[in-house]
Amino acid sequence: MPQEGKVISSTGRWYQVAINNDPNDIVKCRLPGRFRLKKYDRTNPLAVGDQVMVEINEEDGTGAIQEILERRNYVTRESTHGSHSEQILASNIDRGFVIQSIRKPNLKQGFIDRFLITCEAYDISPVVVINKMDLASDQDQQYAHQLIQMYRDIGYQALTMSIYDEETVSEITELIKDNTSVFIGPSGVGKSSILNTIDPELDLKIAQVSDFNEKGKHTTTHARLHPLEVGGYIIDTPGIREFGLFDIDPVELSYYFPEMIEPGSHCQFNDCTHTHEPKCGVKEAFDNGEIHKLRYQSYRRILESLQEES
Ligand SMILES: Nc1nc2c(ncn2[C@@H]2O[C@H](COP(=O)(O)OP(=O)(O)OP(=O)(O)O)[C@@H](O)[C@H]2O)c(=O)[nH]1
Ligand SMILES: [Mg+2]
Ligand SMILES: [Zn+2]
Repeated sequence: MPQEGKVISSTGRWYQVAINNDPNDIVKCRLPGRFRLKKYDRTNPLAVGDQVMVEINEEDGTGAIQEILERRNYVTRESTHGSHSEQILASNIDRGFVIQSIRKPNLKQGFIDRFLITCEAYDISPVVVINKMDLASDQDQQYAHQLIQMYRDIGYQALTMSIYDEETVSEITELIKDNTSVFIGPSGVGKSSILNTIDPELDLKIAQVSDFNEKGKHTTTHARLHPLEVGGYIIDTPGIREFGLFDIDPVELSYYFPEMIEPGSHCQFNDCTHTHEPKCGVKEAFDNGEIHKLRYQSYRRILESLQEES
């Protein structure tokens, strides 16, 4: 009889599946060729985090995947507007951590805002993390705290941290516990290092300080789901340059900015993009200081990139 399980890793032709989501009961599984047919529409038909039905072969203890259960949500690797080759990083996620570092590499607010849009659309609870605060100058400190306050004011969880600061490490540990979480961010920001600090048993490969450069070096090469000592699962992913957005109609972009929804209901035009139109509720709220300048600027940049693509 087929049993339900969760895909832990997907390197090469074999998939590790945790039967009944039990990390101590891992079965090595094959994915039959029919799942690679066109109708599945994706580069990788099976993603880390997927729930599957598995038929176990009693003779050699391996399994064959019979069915992929519907994904509750997922995050993809790159902007792939109009293409069907998007690569899924992880699926069935409760909580998404977007990790940035204040320095080495420098923080990119646009990355955070793009990630938050996906979380809004897919019902993932996001956490904004700014790491490597031990490297921050006074000016960096100010900038980081301004951003954290801005995200908190909107209603998001947000925190600054350093792997060398125990107090901030326990803050993030509390948020990871008992959920299925994913760490997303550019290469070199410290995703694997944070996880090793939370749970040294993981022993994830991290970049050596000496070979670290501004671009990072893609130390983690495959997404993988790790069971945690403290309970729950965490998916460490390889660094990505930019966070991909699914097909969003530019006039609907502001629905994914929670602080723009109410003001947007006062715009004169239904299809207001909140840029040049008269009697715009969003611009009014912005002028009154109710919408943060950095978020509005980010909205404009993302809007432009969507308009260019369409
Ligand atoms: N100063 C400082 N360095 C850190 C901190 N966290 C991580 N690092 C360093 O940052 C470098 C990159 O860390 P990784 O954990 O490999 O980064 P990653 O995000 O997993 O990178 P990819 O796997 O390539 O995506 C390593 O040299 C770490 O020692 C921190 O809080 N402060
Ligand atoms: Mg890594
Ligand atoms: Zn408007």
